Amino acid sequence: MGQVTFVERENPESHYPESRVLIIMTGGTICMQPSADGLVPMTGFLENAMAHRPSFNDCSDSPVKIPEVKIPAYKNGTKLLLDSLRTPPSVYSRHVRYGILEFEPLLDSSSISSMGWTEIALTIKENYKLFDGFVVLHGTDSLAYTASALSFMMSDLGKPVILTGSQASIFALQSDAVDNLLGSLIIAGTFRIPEVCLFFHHTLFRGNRTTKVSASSFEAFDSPNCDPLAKVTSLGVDVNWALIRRPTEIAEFQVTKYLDTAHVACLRIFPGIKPEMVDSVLRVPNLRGLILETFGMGNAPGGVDGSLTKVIKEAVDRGTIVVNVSQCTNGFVSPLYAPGTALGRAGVVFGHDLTTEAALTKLSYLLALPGLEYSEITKRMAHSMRGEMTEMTLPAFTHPAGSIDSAMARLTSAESAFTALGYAIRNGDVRTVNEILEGDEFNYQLLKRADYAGNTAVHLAAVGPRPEIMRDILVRGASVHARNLANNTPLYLAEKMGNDECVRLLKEAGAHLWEAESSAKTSEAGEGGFVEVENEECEAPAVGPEDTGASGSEKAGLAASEV
Ligand code: ASN
Repeated sequence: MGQVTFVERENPESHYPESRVLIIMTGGTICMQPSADGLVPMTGFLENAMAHRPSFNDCSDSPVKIPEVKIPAYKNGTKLLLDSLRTPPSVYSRHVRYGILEFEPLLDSSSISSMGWTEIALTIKENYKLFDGFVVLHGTDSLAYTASALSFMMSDLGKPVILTGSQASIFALQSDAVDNLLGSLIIAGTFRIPEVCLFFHHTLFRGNRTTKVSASSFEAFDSPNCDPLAKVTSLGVDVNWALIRRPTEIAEFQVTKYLDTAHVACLRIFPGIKPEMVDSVLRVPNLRGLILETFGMGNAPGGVDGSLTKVIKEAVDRGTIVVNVSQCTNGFVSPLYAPGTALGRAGVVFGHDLTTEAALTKLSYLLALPGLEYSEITKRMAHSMRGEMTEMTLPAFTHPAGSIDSAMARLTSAESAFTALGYAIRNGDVRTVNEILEGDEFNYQLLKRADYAGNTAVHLAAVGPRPEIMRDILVRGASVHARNLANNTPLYLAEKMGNDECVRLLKEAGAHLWEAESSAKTSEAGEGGFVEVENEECEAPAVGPEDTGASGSEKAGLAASEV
């Protein structure tokens, strides 16, 4: 964990301690000024943008705006003494003293590359013991990529690394720069949040969950699949400690210097994309990995025997790692629909709810690690390393009654519990499924719920790896008749997945195919995957279990909208 450094006070009137933060300025709009060629970054940020502002300099009203307080820092192995300033005391009764190291040259972030990421990471490494935290000033265009890359390059981080920038220059009359920078400095100097974070518009995000969502709004970033780590309010900073990652092993901070960005690519699927286009990308010489941005829950055109799937399978067979991420900002990919199943069968790795930024940088990181075999890379791609994807380990559920942890409080919401259930089913985690479903009426309600695609727990179990889970769910009263929004029953999905044991259990429990499913099945006889049934007239909504008088899994299904 980071240690707060107390230094001697220069201002005899101040009785507050100081923390020490290193600002690494890489460029971006925050330091830009107009030129004949458009906006360009300007050097001398400490002097030109911060020294005269009282919120950044508690000596701003003195004739010498930058007092002679130097702080040590390393640059490329050389020890320097940096000019420093400090903030007035914050609500946490602490000054933040800081100095700045500037990139040479400063960049528009659209030009950053893995060399820039290495430079930032190594600068943090060589200054790690001298500062309580680090603020990286960076353009917004590629900020989410840099935040993701740094999160993988730095392992066992114990101090905050906060990336920020702004949509308008700090020299503009109306700008978000001051708020973003001041918030970052105070958080980096006050809280021991051992993560690579992105701070923007009063909100602290986990860096590898972020994506730029607006080209012009001050609310430029979001992390759609992960709650913010902290929010700045009028009272101070409200940190969501339950979400903050904590060290799980005794290990020293380390930096991996290189990412293999030279041999990865990213391709966005679109309606009508030609297999030859995908093939030519996959045949770029020495390509080792491809991030495939697919539709919705991970679907690409072409169906089971489609030639698109074929070219992807050929690439996988040649040793290329293909990772499936969704074009949707929210939600996750899963081999639920036929096209997704086909990709799964072709050997595509499902990146759950990874952002493209995180997927690309994570794959580049793993490819650069010496001696990692293909299978190990694909395995690591599918699991969280730095909190970059949702993985429900759910410690709260292993102690259902006893925990007063605030994480538990959140997980008691039906929505979160259903998400947790879905993950456990998909991962074949029998024990967690049972723990979640154990007990009271609330947990039974989970079996009535469905995700945004209308899939109930039974649908998920039908395509999941463990038939025992299907049995457990059915004996707890789940309906075998629910249909998802594509009008598919669990039985249909189980048959198409070739989950024979689930098919048997479902049939035993009274499941049958929907009429449209039977005809779809007949027309695609011989194919290995399933198809979505679309544009079929829904039959009358089935009644809920309460109305049938039937018991257990024989109960009639719920209409998709109810579940
Ligand atoms: N083009 C700028 C950059 O990314 C955009 C910004 O910082 N707002 O460097």
